[in-house]
Amino acid sequence: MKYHQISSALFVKNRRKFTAEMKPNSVAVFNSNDIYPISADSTLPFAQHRDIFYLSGVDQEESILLLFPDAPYDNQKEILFLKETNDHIAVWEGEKLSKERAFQVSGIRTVYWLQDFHKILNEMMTYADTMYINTNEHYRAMVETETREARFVKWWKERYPAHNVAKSNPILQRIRSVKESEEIDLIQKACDITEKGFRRLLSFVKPNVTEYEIEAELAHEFIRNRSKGFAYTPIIASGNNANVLHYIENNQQCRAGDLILLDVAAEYANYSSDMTRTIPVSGKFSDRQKAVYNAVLRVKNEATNMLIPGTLLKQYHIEVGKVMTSELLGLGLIDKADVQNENPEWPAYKKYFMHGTSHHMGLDTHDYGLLHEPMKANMVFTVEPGIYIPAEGFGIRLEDNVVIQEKGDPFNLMRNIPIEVDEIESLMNL
Ligand SMILES: [Mn+2]
Repeated sequence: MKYHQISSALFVKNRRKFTAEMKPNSVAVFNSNDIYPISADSTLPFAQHRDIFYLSGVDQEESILLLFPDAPYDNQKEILFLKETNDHIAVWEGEKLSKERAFQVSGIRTVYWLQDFHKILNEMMTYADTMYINTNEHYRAMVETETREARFVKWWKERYPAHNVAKSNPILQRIRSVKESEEIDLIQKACDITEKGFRRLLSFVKPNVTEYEIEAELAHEFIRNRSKGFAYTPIIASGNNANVLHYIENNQQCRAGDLILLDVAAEYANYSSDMTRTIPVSGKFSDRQKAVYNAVLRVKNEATNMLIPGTLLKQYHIEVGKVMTSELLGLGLIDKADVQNENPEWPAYKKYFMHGTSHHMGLDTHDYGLLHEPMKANMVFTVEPGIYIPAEGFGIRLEDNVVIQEKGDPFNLMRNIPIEVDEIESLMNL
């Protein structure tokens, strides 16, 4: 792991929040992700399942966490199962968690090797009435492969058909959406690494630079600051590429006079950041580009102020739509008749701003959170309005990450990342 060790106190708190929501006499189990094969003996780099990480800090494959708060013996209330290691195995396979290291990371005292899992699970199941299975109910999830977690759930339900089944996911969606201060510090760290990458670019970008050279600069800066790299597939979109919302080819040359939309951010310790900036290839915005840019910036600032406890995401999006509508009228992109005749299901502003303004952010870039429940303090949201104008050859999006406060405006974790036109232009022309 490149990141500095996280205090186990965070994972102790997270487990306490989860077990407080469990029904009496129930067992919950969480699995690591698989290491995905490519072909022959090649694999993708390991990426931990965020739920077992959130509850234990264990960042290693073939790990299992079992929680049983009403277990008859204290040393059975929380148990980790890990891939066996010792000095000899370490020489061949690299360093893995020992039982002592696993305790330091997670705060869990009872640690077994994986080969004991079935025997111990079987004992727990004779005491328990209910099994908490961890299914993926994220609103954007589209999973084609069977995860290790899903494979386990299938086996577990079949092996113990007389037990009641309950869902872990709604509990996790609720508790993971409200961040502990340690988590906000980790997200801040990811944002700070993103800032370093972005500042590096401002002096690097010149006419004829390619999108992939920009990607390489960012990757270099992220990794040298203890990030694994990008928190999500980076979008580096010059000119009209910005109007393809999920453009990830990043293989074109940036032409003088064009804008580059950069939706690029670092991860740190499995926590995301999620930034978008739009900069001029030549270091100076045209008057038209600047007018649209400042309209997007005003929408972003007004939207940010609506992120307060009690706000409902659905209502928020309607209100942001009204602000965007007035900016598009000001820019002459839509007219009064367009607004009067608009379809309420697809308002006129959607022609130029067709995506949502905010999503939860945390261990996942599109993080957990129950979208029909009101916003609460210490939730982290993105704010990312955009205006996309294919007919004029550019698209602009600006995105920061903010923490909802008990009182007052949200706290901007990207407050130090340049966003005003003057600051961007002067940093690009040093
Ligand atoms: Mn985003």
